[in-house]
Amino acid sequence: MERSIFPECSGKLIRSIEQSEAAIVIAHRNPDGDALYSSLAMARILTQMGKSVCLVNEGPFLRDDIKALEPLFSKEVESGFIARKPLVIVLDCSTPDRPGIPFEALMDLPRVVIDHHSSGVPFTESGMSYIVPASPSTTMLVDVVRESLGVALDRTTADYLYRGFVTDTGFYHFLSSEAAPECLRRAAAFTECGISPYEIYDEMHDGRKLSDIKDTARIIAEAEAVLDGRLIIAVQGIEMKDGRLSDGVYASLLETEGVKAVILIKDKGDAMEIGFRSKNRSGLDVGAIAARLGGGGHSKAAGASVKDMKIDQVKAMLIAMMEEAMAAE
Ligand SMILES: [Mn+2]
Repeated sequence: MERSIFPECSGKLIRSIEQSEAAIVIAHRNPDGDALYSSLAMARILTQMGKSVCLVNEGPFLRDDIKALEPLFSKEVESGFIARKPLVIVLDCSTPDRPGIPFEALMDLPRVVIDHHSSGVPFTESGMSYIVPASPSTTMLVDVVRESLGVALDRTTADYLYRGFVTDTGFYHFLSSEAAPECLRRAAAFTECGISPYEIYDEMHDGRKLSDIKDTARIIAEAEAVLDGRLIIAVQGIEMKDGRLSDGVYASLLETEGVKAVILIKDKGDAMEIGFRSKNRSGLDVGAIAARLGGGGHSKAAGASVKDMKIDQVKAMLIAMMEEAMAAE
């Protein structure tokens, strides 16, 4: 058989899910589509297996494409549910701080970690994680786990799994040649359940506010090219709310001639959030750069957050780090 990008899940992980009577499903705070849709898909699979499920996410549900999902998630787990000694399934998180405050009450429970980030630290016992950095989304890993559990794919699960996949691949844009054949075969199975890629694209992109689109344009208009145009730095001011502005900023600026990476700094008042994107051909691993700042992510898309620094200091630090990384490339 051809080698798969998806290794087999450990029998221990599968048995721990099969033997659990109740489960808590949690993904990272400040969630994106992959975090929430992998949670929803996992919860549905567990419910189909007859388990009680508590679906948790700290939020905030800021982005336009996920706002409507907020009522489906609890902000914390009731002590009565914790008393049932549920299995905790942590999705799309590379470090134990990513799930945020609700996770702190769950640290004594057994847990399974399913994730696709390239940097991180193991935070469960051996055999209880399924971590595949080659996977373009966590939902693809949930699909593998579903198969191992022998649960049939239905239209709703397929819809969730597809949405996480297209969120993290930018509708196939970031899909590597290595991952494409298997993932597109899985995506084909999702469409065979009756989902419509065209409708899902429109649903996930329509309905933006004109003011947000204008804010995106302002961020782009004020972006600066440095390091001979190889790096572009953009700033989202504190007055702009986060209505999925960053996708448009990255998409436009990464098309600039000669650019290797784009950094978007979001001024959050008490902290500066830094987003990194690099061109596929650049060879730059921005996940490693973000990890040096205490953040993480993937080689082409990553994020970090810094405190007690002014915007000009953050810019100077990032330019120095990127210059070093580009020299080593
Ligand atoms: Mn993800």
